[in-house]
Amino acid sequence: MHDESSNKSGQSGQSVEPGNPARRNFMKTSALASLAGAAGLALAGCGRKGDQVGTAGPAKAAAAAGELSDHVPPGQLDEYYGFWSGGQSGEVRIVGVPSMRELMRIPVFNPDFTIGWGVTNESKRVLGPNFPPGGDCHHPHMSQTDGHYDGRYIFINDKAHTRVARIRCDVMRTDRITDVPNVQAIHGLRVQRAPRTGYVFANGEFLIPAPNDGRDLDDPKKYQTMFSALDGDTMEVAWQVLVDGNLDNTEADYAGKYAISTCYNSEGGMDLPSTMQAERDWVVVFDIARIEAAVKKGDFKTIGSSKVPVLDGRHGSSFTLYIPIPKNPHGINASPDGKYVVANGKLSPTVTVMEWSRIDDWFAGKLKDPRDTVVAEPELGLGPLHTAYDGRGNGYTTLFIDSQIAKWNIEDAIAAHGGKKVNYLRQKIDVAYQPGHCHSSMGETRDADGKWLVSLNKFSKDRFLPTGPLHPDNDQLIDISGETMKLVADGPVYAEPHDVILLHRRLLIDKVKKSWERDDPFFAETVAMAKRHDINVLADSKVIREGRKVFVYMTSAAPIFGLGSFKVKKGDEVTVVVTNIDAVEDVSHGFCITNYGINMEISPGATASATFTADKAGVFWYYCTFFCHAMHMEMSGRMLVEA
Ligand code: RUQ
Ligand code: CUA
Ligand code: CA
Repeated sequence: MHDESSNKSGQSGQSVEPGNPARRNFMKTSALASLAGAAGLALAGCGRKGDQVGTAGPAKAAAAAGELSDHVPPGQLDEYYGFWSGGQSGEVRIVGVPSMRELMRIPVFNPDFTIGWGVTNESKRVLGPNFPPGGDCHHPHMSQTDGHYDGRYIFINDKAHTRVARIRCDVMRTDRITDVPNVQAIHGLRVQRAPRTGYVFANGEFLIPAPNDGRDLDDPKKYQTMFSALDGDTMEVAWQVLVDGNLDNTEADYAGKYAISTCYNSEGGMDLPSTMQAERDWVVVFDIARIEAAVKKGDFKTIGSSKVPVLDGRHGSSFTLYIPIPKNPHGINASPDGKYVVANGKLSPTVTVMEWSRIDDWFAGKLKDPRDTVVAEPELGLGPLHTAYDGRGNGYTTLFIDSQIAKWNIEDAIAAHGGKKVNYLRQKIDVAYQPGHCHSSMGETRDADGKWLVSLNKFSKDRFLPTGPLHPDNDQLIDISGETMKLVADGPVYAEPHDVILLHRRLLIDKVKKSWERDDPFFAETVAMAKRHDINVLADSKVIREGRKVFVYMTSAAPIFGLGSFKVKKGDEVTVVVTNIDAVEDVSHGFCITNYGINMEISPGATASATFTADKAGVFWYYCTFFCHAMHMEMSGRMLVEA
């Protein structure tokens, strides 16, 4: 392992002041218009003439002693792994923090030719037979044990196709994707923290008829949605709970007893104005033990062809608690001390702080009014969306409309709620522009270390060289280690990350494999097929024909494939299986067949396969796509397809 780098000397410390105040006010107005205005109102006036970019220039200043720097010198390693949702790209990105260097991409819902995701048989087993062209992922979260990251899996939602995926952290590869039945658009996703993950909680955002088969189209009163719990080990949907209203973001407690979701559409509205009618919507709390007991008792129904137990958790149910809060709330975030959970008000300038022990009391019948679980409702600014924590009792809340992050103290907010004259607001920092999530290092675990905060800004405007009408998002790195927040770096990203997690490298650095184990389940089925053909994939390069099916086995060792050519007939179904027998770290090979739409990555120790129909006669060269050797260009061969 590399030494800890001394980061003190590096340059950093971008000015906190992002530019002239007139522009800031302008951004605020246009964002307000987009939030509160009619749905059709575009951010028309938002653009700025390109001749005024001077104010956005990074005013670099040397970091003072004791401040954190984003500078990671050549050869040094980042202290944190960041897992960035890839948004509409459907992928997850691994980013080093604080350098903000992108280290790797993990294709999840998106076909990716680089590694053959969506091309290889191994990836198609994960993606399913008729996999859609991509996904919209928002919320990556790592499995936990007793409130600590445990390095096993990262789970992520696909809002576009109502799915949940799991990524194995030992090889950084997606290994399971589950379609969630009976709901539409999985948005909020979070994991059970204790005793372990356990459940993966997933919100169905939109309201639909049940079953959604063409009935009740014009009867929105019958539309509904559900809260889903997947089993993180099997990736089966364990149970679903029917709720009133819709579901946006979700969160879990630190004791393993509850999950909790925000609802912005308690109105059951079918258009923008009707979802904004009520002064209060709510959060809904799910009592996991009571739900499990009801499932055991058979207290559920199933819908259509799905076998998933569906429980009725609407108002009046014994295992849900609806807590009214203002207005169209969005994010919900549990504090790492295990005591509180904070819902972010979006259309209200407030966040609502609820205490888990009071939620205990409510379920125990000791409290009558659900609002008695609320211990504070501090006013922070316009458009609060998400809150992160430093482990020192402070919350950091993104203010979308104000383009700011507010730092505030939880206990002081509770004291103020109780009538004491205290100022809970610690600082506001400008971010550029319109932040959605912010996330702190280790901040969603008991190990919150209060060093870094990343603000994921939806707009970058004039912060970067223009790239056409589509602008990148702007991820900003903020030092929260001291009393005051300090903006350290800007970084453009491709749309649209939504959310990240930041975990210390000690959790993964020794767990991540540098080559594949030969018995890895990811390609076990392919190796078993080879065995049935009496092939030892580590040694044999051979063509086997079974009627119109041809199996081509070959090894790859820099710089040659085990077969210099193979012959098939036009119309054959061809399966090529390549095994990388270079046991050398970082010597990955690729296998691409020219003009045949085939490419796959074969890293050290791996076996990869692809099946296709040889529908064009002729000579088609195959070649290695990863530069593996001085003679990499020569690492090729011919597929001969007889007419
Ligand atoms: S949630 S910011 Cu806030 Cu999916 Cu996107
Ligand atoms: Cu193998 Cu390039
Ligand atoms: Ca509402």
